[in-house]
Amino acid sequence: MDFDTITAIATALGEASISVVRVSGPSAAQVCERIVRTKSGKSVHFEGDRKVIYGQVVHPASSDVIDEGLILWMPGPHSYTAEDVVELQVHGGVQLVQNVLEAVLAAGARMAEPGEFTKRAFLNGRIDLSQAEAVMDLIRAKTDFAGKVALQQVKGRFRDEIRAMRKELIALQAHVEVTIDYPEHDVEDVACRQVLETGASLLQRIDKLIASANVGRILRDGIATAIVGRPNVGKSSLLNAMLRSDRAIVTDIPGTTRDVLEEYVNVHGIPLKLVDTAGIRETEDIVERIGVDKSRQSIEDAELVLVVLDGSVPPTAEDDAMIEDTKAVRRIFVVNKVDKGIDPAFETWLSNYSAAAVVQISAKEEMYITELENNIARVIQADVSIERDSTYMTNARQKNLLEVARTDLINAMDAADAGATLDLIAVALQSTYEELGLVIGEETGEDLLDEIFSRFCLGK
Ligand SMILES: Nc1nc2c(ncn2[C@@H]2O[C@H](COP(=O)(O)OP(=O)(O)OP(=O)(O)O)[C@@H](O)[C@H]2O)c(=O)[nH]1
Ligand SMILES: [Mg+2]
Repeated sequence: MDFDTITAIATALGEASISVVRVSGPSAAQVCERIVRTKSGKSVHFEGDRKVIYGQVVHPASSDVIDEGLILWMPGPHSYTAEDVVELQVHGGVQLVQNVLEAVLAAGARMAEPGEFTKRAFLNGRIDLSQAEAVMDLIRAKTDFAGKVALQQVKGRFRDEIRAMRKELIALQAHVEVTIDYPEHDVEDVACRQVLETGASLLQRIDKLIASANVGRILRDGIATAIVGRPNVGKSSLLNAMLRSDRAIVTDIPGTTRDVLEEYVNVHGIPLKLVDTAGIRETEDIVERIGVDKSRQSIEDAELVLVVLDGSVPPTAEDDAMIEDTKAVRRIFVVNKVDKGIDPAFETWLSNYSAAAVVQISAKEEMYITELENNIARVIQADVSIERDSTYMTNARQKNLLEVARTDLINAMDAADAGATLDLIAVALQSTYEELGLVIGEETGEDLLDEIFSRFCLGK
């Protein structure tokens, strides 16, 4: 395929010791020869095997030295994109790396679209579509485990399973097609039985992959966990204790938190999206009231609610309201401020209500946070019965395609069961085969590709 030469900053923008500007395409060498010099200012030729040069980056028009650093030459096909690639590892200043990028553009490269490097790797046949998407999930992975799952996909586990299923489908279809050409009754029966038998086993495998999609989603997006309670019970203190950092403002003034604050924590390898909210109470303050509305909304959106209660004082009417507001959702009662002792009236009151777990902690002293995490893990374990070795689908597009494939397969089996014509069965099998191909990008139209790759970040 014919491509132009593209470039982008491949690292995150910000102060760092190095930043990488990536250049890929057939004229990567010529482009970079215009802007790279040796340390002593001599010109450089990018040819032959991979190499690393310590040199200068200059502007192609003015020849002004912009920076110096390591320049990596990686000729295709042994590079990320399978094309000729030059990576300029320069100092990490925000302006500096922009200047380097501008020099590369001035030397003749085009600014890459988001995900275009990975798209090329795909179009050049180095990785399949599920691997390409997994690269994106890897970039976004929020915990080690989620990262590992994405990495497995990069390595092609998911693709291997789909390919194996497609192979069986092709064999099955061939069997059916052959029978169409030699139509004898008993042979037709055998073919139909085969469709039912192989179909049933394939259906199971597809179902397993579909079921994994929910786990995949959790690994990618985290379990939405709302921290709610009346003002001043220690919600923000709990967020900070779980994050092990002073993320949220904590004061002894009720109504401190007004906006919704989201942060990710890793609980036993499962990402939680913790949402700290405004304390729920009746208030005249307009800003606080908006916060309270958002707080109520977050209860509705949550998959798990941590109801924070101040156990050191008798309960208030606002606590009663909290208990009522959360009774329909999965909740854990977090009894805070145990460092001050538990109030007997509070204890009696709480015993009237039920939750998935009740944990006593001190957010301020960071006591029993591990116990709370253990309980959270236990409560959500059911959602993510994680088999550490299975194949996970982390992607809604793949899930939808698998569902279509599933329907087609069931159509083929129903047709076989009802003794329909073999042509009808063959068509349904063919659709199943094609849908599965779409999952890993083996029969994918250009539009869909653009759509998928445009969701990548720049420089990948
Ligand atoms: N003794 C004690 N004090 C705590 C504990 N947790 C929080 N506090 C104190 O309670 C006060 C309120 O804490 P916050 O974390 O701001 O409470 P909040 O629920 O976020 O309050 P709003 O944002 O106003 O709704 C602060 O003075 C905290 O230091 C605890 O475990 N023990
Ligand atoms: Mg707060």
